[in-house]
Amino acid sequence: TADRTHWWRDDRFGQFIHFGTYSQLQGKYTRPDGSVCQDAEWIQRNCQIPRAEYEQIAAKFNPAGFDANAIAQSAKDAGQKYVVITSKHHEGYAMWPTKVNKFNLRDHSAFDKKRDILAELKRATAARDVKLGFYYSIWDWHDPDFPDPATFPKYKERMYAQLKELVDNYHPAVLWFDGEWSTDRPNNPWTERDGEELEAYVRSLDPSIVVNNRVGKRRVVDGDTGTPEQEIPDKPVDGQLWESCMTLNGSWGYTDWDHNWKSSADLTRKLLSIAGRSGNFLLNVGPDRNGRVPTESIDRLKQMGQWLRTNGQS
Ligand code: JFZ
Repeated sequence: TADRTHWWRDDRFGQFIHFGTYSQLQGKYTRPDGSVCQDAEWIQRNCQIPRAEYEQIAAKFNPAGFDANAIAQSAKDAGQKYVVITSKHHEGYAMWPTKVNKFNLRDHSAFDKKRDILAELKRATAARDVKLGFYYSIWDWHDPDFPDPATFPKYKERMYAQLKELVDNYHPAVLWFDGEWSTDRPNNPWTERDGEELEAYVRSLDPSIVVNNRVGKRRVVDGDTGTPEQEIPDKPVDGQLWESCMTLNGSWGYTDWDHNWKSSADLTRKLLSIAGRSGNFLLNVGPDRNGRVPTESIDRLKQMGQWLRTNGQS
């Protein structure tokens, strides 16, 4: 662990990015009866959007304004040393041209077929000496083999194949798992054993990848790093490195109604308090349907970077 997490322990501050088909809805789903349902990256589930309709929404997704250089530069300017982007959230939509299925940004979108935003982000971050990692949801709402115990092993094979694509094609520094806590079945399909196997699999692909504890059951032996969410532990955590993830407002995915922005002073205090407890801070932005990061987010990241530079921390 020591070698693998050396950079991570030094770097302290990263940028989280939630981006997917849900971004296309920008937080609002209008039901057939005209009523409006609001949510962010959980909109498909929480607003009960039928699968076929969600697929139609995905087919229109065209984030032509996604600007990897601008994102990587915003991380650099903020003093963030790594970026973790959702490669696949619970909705099951892959943000890279996976060969495992067609539900992805190349084969199921209105986006330029020549573009690959993960490859663009890899280049843009590497050019600025910023590391790139991927969020990957174990829970998959789109793959019909996930919720069925009889077919779950087939789902796992596809998940393993996707992870191999991600590692071979983009060499991520971090794999940030989530959704091991699926509530799709009364008996959560994800077992301790599944977690141990998956972690060993990732190690076999590339032993240098930093893995979070949601790979398994969040025991201190699962992965390299703990994941308190939207909170700062009140005392230093023993036993496992940890990283608090938080949003700049109240949502992970983009919405056009959440204006509950945290102030840059508050965010900077959070960063210092986390660093003072030897934790990392993974601070989230949600690009809109066009792929643009809201100016409110950019401004706050800039102000944090200014504070860090003025005070000699970066
Ligand atoms: C998960 C996702 O469901 C969510 O959409 C987002 O990606 C976030 C970073 O992770 O949400 C969670 C996961 C764990 C807890 C709460 C929300 N938890 O442990 O309280």
